[in-house]
This record gives sequence, C-alpha cells and structure tokens, in this order.
Amino acid sequence: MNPVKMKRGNATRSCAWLTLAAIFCSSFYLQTLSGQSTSQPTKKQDPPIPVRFTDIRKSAGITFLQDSTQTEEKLYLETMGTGVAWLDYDQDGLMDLYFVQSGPTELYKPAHPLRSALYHNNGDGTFTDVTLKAGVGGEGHYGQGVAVGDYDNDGYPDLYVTGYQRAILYHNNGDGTFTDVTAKAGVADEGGWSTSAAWMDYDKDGYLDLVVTNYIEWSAKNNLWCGEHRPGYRSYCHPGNYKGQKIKLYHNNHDGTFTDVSDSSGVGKPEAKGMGVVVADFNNDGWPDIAVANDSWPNFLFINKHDGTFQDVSFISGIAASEDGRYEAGMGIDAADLDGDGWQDIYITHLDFELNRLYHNNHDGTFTDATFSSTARSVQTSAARSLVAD
Ligand SMILES: [Ca+2]
Ligand SMILES: [Ca+2]
Ligand SMILES: [Ca+2]
Ligand SMILES: [Ca+2]
Repeated sequence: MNPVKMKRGNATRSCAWLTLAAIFCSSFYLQTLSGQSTSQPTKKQDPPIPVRFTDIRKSAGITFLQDSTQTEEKLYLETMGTGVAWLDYDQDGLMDLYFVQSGPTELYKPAHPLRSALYHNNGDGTFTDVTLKAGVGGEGHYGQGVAVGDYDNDGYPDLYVTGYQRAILYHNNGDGTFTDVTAKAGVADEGGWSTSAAWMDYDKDGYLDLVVTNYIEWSAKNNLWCGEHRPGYRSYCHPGNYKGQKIKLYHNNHDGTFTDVSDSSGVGKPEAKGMGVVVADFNNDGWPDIAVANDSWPNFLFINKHDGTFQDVSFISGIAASEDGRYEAGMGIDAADLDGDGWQDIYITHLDFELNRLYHNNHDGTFTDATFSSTARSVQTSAARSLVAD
C-alpha cells in the first residue's frame, strides 16, 4: 500500500493511512461511480449510495500509532506517512493487518522503539499484536509502504516493506513467523528511497516478480532550507529541489533470489519521483502492465511487450500530465474498470490544492482526463478533506 504524504509548506498533519482513512479519520460519504461513464452519456445516473464507517480501532485492540518523527529541521523524510496492508498471513481465512512504521532519524531518536506491527485477526472483532513472535517489527528501518505476495508459491503470503535507504523482504514461514531474506533475495534496493511496490508476474512464468517505486535523492545532510529564514517559518521542501530516483523491476529466479532487470526491461528510466504503483492489463492483451504516480514529475505507463521488456507510453497515453498539461503531485494510484466497458481506467490522487484525476481508458492506448466529466471529482473532494484533516 502506498505511503501517504502530508501537506507541504507547513506542519499540518495528514491522516497517515490512506487505506484506513475511513476508519481512522472522520466518517464521510462516498458517491457511487457506477453508471456515470463519459462514454455512456445517455445512461441515467444512479442515486448516491450513503456509506457510513465507524471507528472500531479501540474495540478491535489496535494500538499502533504511526510516528511522524517530526522535528523543527523539517527533514523531508518527515513528510511521509506509512502504509498498511490486509493479509491472511496464517491462512485461517481471516484477514490480518500489517502496519508499517517510520524509524529514528539523525535528529529524532525516541526512547521507545519504533516498530511496524502485525495484528492477528481473532475472528470476533478483535486483533492481537503478534509482531514480536512474527519477527516483522523492522526496528530501525524507516518504513514506507508494503506489498503482499507469495513469491515462492508455498501458499503463504510474504511481505515486502519499502523504506528509506533500504527495503525488507520477509518470507512467511507458515508457522506464524517470518524470516528477513532480503540479502539472499537481492531486493534490498540499498540507497533507494522506496515508497510503493507491487508484486506481478510480468513474464507469466508462474512466479511473482517485483516492481518498486523510488522517490528522490535526499539525505539529512542535503536537507535544504525552504520557506522564510526566520524562526517558525521554515517549511518542507518541494520535490523539485531534489533529483529523482529510478523505478526498479526485479525478476524472480524461482530459487528465492531475484535479478535486477530495471534497465534491460525498460522500466528503469533515469529519473522518477515515484509514490504509487499499480499493475493492470491496460491494453487487454493478457499481459500485466505498470502505471506509476510520480510526485511533480510525469506519471509513467509501461506496456508489457511479452518478451521481458516494456514500452514506455507515458506521454502518448495521456496519463503523464493533467488535462491542462501539469505534472501534478501524484501520491496514490489505482486501476479499475469504472464504467464497465471492459477496460481498466486509472485514478491518481494528488496533494492538496490539486484535483485527484480520473483517466478514462479509450481502448486505443490513450486515456482521457475525465475528472470533470465524471463524478470522481466529488470523491476527490471528500477524500482530500479526510486526508488533510487532523
Ligand atoms: Ca488470518
Ligand atoms: Ca510464500
Ligand atoms: Ca515471473
Ligand atoms: Ca497488457
């Protein structure tokens, strides 16, 4: 799941969990997207469906709190919230929860340990923290997002946790414990600031491969001063101040190891500012493709060419920029067939003061920015409110 970024320019905190925004933030209403296609303008619109969420965190026994690691030095790293995943790690038929935690920085060294958390679903509305037994706390790792996938086909879902300077691959041992197999697997992404990741079998050999989005070249040593040079007026910087990093693609060798095929596949463009990734078959040829939301940088769309390589159609597809040609602050990204025409559409969320965007699949390799012609804009408004609220 994608990490969620807080507002730039001041210290307003955002809700840290996009996926659980509905649970941890105030309740809000969603409008249905069905029946409101731009390609079917004559279809009668369905009435809004009221959906109400109740915060059950306390009664469920979930005590995890994401630590912002906030300091007056406005380290860029502090702008990132962390991700969360549902997974049935013990295969008992009940979905369990994994929360990714931040970590200590050069300036923020709390006395209490910062750990990610795995909660076992007890089946009665409550959860039990099993982090220490499972061995997935990742103490000392500044985590960001998490991707769940059974990379070794043993029937148990494994965890890939992205983060600052390195990522972690946890193999699920099937007995309630996990083993950190990052070094052997070769997917540490050392020096990278990995944000999101997705498991996908891009070559259809029956083994999940791994695509990882990396963000920017930042460290505490090159943390620039942005905002006014007076006390209380320093702000977090814009990603335009830093060079981007590369997207990574790792091929699964079927023996617990992976090969970095970023360059040979064409996915590893020289520079990205990746925040979110989604895998879907956008051209309906039966092969999974890759779309990446970049922060103030052109979004990417890579079409699978069936030979281990991808064609970069970012610009020709129309998803690189908004309809008015701006490279917006892409945060999260998802794909779904919103209008039931059998083709996957793309939705990208952005930072405050920008619209979230719905890109409608035109069936010919191009997308149309349908943000205004659909009701997605109203969803954006509600979701954005929930994300920037304290
Ligand atoms: Ca379970
Ligand atoms: Ca597995
Ligand atoms: Ca594969
Ligand atoms: Ca495809």
